Amino acid sequence: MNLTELNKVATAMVAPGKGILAADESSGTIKKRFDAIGVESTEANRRDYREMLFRSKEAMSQHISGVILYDETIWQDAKDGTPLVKLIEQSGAIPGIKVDEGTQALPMCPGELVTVGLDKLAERLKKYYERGARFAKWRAVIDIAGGIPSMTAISVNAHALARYAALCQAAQIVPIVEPEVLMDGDHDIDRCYEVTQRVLNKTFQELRVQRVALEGMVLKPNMAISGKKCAKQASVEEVAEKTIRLLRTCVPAAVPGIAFLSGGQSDEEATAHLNAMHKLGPLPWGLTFSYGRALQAAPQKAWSGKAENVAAGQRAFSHRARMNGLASKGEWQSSLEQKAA
Ligand code: 5MM
Repeated sequence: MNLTELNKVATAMVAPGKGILAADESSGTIKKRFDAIGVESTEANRRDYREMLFRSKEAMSQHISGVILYDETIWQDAKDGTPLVKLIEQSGAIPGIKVDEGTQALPMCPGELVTVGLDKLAERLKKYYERGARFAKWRAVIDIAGGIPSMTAISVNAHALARYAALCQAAQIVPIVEPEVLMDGDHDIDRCYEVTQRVLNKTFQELRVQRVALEGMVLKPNMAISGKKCAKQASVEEVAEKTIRLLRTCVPAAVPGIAFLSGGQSDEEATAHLNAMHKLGPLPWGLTFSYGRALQAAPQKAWSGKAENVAAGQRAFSHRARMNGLASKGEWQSSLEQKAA
């Protein structure tokens, strides 16, 4: 393992002004997204949609540091025969790959999940590296509800994240470690804070036990935020203040960067939260976005599966990428959204 090289890639992934596009929706998830815009989820439509994103020159060259791909996409070619991975590389962004194989019910723990995909992972990583992937992603899912999460679910998921991360580094691939505490429930921000703290502490304990080099990884956490169904929604300032306090407590300064998931926040909320966090600096790590929905909802709607809407889809994507790029430097203002509208 060449740690200097891993650190270089991890640092580039969280460069100020840039962040990561999470375009790694598995077949079931992209079908849901396409259903919402009335587009059939065929292989050609998935290719056309992602090709539209990766050919968005302004977004890709100025605001996107890396793209997380799904297995199907990493092997796909654009309409003119250029591998989609090459389009990403040509734009100056780094290709990455989701390597977990989804979740399964965790035995003896009703309502809880464990992420799977460790079998044969070493062999798969080798092939992904040859295809151009320089980072990978594995997402663990922790739900908050009555009596959960259990320490069992937190432990097994942290263990799997660390096993994955060590295998990635041995294959010269930077692991994005994503322990997601869902914001689906009616819990308040303090309950989210407390659960996320337990999850992050356990995750870093496992990373250390399994000898993962913190300098060669990126953390992808949720923010400390109120559950979607909570009657009392925390303000932007409270989310920013509690998230930074939480991360300062749990994430060692050796980690080059933190890139948030959006988790179901609206586009503008996700941008405003990241921006507000940068007002609380200086911070010991790079801090940026790795959004899926909060970057793609607008371009999906603008595109709606029609070739004549490609330019509109690219404009919508470039706008969100630019807003989040500014937020990653604390330079975003809500008036910039109104101007664009
Ligand atoms: C893009 O969605 C990713 C893939 O999810 P599935 O495996 O369920 O299809 C997801 O892991 C995503 O990378 C992160 O959750 C961040 O996305 P959001 O939409 O929360 O920003």
